[in-house]
Amino acid sequence: MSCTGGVKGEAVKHGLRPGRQRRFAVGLLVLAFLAAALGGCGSTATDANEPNDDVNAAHELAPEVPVEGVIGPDDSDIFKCDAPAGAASPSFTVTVKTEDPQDIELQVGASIPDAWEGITWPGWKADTKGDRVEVAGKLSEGTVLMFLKGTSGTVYSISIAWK
Ligand SMILES: [Ca+2]
Repeated sequence: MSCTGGVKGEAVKHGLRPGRQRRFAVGLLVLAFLAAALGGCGSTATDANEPNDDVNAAHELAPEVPVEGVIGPDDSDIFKCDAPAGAASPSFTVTVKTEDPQDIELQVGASIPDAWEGITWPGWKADTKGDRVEVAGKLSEGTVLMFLKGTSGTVYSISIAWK
């Protein structure tokens, strides 16, 4: 690296020895390890979407990009996706794939601007087909909220598609 000399020069000028930099790097590794350990609390397998137990911490889904997750003990996993702007009455389908759909419960609601309730439940029904649970609905404005609960250790993927 061409900048190495300059960096070393700076370190010497400020009285820092190279060993100090190494200790800093080790400290970062320890912090990363602690963060991973704390993030794993309350789940048997690693779920990169945690924490997502609260609507305010819902994991944002990009349309048609499946995200994998794991249900932990006493866990709920919440995902969200904004309705596309400008569409008159866009239809969406939320799909959860898992080995045994009996192990998972999917509820879909919405956060609608200017509605006095925090979450609106339009009565979108979950439909189980083979290895997947689907909920279809329409939302022209606001945010679709997806709530997953189920048997601890259940691995799933969730996606949303708009048309
Ligand atoms: Ca969760």
